Amino acid sequence: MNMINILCTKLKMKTSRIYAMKNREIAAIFEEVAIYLQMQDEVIFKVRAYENAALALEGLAEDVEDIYKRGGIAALQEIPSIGRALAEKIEEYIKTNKMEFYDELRKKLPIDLKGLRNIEGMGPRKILVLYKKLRVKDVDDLKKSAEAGKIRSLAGFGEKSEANILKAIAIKEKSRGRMPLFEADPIVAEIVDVLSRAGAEQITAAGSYRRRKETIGDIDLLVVSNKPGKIMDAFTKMKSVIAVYAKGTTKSTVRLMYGLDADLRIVERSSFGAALNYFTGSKDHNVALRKISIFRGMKLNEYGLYKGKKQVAGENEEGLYKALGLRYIEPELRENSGEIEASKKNTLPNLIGYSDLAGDLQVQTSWTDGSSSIEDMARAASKIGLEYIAITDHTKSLAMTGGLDEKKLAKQGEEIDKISEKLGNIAILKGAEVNIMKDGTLDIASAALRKLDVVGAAVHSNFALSKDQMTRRLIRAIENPDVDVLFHPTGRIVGKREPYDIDIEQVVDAAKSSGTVLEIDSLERLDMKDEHIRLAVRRGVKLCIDSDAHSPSHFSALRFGLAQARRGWASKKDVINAWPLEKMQKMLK
Ligand code: DGT
Ligand code: CA
Ligand code: CA
Ligand code: ZN
Repeated sequence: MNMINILCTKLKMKTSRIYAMKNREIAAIFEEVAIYLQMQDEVIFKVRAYENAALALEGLAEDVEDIYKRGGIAALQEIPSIGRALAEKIEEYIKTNKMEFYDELRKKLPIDLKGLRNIEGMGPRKILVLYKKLRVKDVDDLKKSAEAGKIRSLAGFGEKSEANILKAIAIKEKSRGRMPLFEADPIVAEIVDVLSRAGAEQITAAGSYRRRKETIGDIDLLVVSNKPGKIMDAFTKMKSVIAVYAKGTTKSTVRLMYGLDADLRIVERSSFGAALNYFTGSKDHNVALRKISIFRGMKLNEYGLYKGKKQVAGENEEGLYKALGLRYIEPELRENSGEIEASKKNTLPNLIGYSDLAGDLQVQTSWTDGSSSIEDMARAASKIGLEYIAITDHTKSLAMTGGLDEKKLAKQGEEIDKISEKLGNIAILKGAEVNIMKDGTLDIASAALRKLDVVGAAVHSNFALSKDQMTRRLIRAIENPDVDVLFHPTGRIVGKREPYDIDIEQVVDAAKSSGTVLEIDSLERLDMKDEHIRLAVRRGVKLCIDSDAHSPSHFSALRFGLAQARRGWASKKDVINAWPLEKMQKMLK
């Protein structure tokens, strides 16, 4: 079984369906429409309608085109969040590959919305001002204007925000050419599908993808097949290929329309383990293994482990590590950062498994900025095998999400009780994602928080504090007796936002001494990241791995949080939502 299948069947999750290209295209258009509407100061519920429709389409397991063919406009309207008007727009797009309404909006404001939105801090209002005053159409224009010092004098900006824009562009440029793992996942699934249809006997994605690194430079695939010609044809002729750099009988390289390359190698079955090991890397891990083989009088390469001319291992990885006198090392640990020594000494962690989560402690609903009801979220969680979730909508100072106040929290609690009773097969905990104010206090009264089962606290504003101020702010929240979990502790977003400037050691120590759990947020943030997780594990801090789901399909992101946890050497004993409900609840304050 290949890596993707292993990952996906374990938590009973499907990879998102890349085959449903139309779903993605239309979702992307709806997302942009929502932004255009915000720029026009359109009423919030209309903006939300498009946002929710985009979320719903992304999470759809069936192709909208198939749905339409099956039942026309009426069937489209059965999709959650899709009413008559939106169904008609979808129909128009399916029929004509265009959406007039969207094209009109684009004509009025011909800008690279997607590119600009990808720059941290660029909201609809700012993009609009920059276009009107400085004719900023894309990231290039933005950079030039900022460098020329033209932005600081605009209303709503300043020297600081001009500097922040340049910083955000620099982060983007640094990660250029690398793709977040969660984006690569469906692409790899698509390629694996093509190759298995072409008759490949064994397919595995290696490289940084298999090590589950948060971003990948390119995709490396290994295949065993006795029909190399057919495999290579299928590979180079995939719909998503825009250039073929090399095509041979054992190795081909292509450029994909998604902006990254894929390498395919066909190897002998007898060498599969050695090849897999070599092409999984990391390079530093490989170098260290080769040293060990030399020390033991053997030779290791991508074909096998040899004593003289005799292959002593290489058909599978397990045999290879064993022949080198090592315990098997999971791919996520292969960064030459102590895993080889730990393997020798038999002190490797017993990593948390991809099917080890029992619950999810951060879930948003349509009470704030999620797309779906409490009931729909609970059903979706139960479907992927979770036994409990906490509903953690935003709180009042996060006005743009419609954050809940004390009264609404209490009302939501009653609703949760009703739904819990109705469903019966999943425990629904009452929680909140309480906003941490600039000084580290919370925006909800303690009395209201004490009525909740799980209190998560998180920073959503005032990111640019000094290191000392930000560290004290977080520690104050961590030490608050009402706070159980610090959500997305460092504020980073993969490829978009660096962690806040904080003293991470102090934060981890405060979590340890106050018994506060630190979260690994699985959705696009992947916050904390691997090295911070490893620090927390080393200090004995408890963790939880949450989806931060805003729609039912987002639960599938948990596998990325799990991957990050594994890269941070975390075991089941470190992760409280890998535990049964009662045991987990004892860890909360
Ligand atoms: P990426 O693609 O930048 O995210 O990172 P990787 O690790 O996938 O690197 P890539 O695609 O260049 O190569 C795949 C694996 O092949 C790499 O992890 C280790 C192995 N490899 C590539 N070049 C060398 C090399 O020069 N020496 C050794 N020992 N291994 C190599
Ligand atoms: Ca690679
Ligand atoms: Ca490569
Ligand atoms: Zn939210």
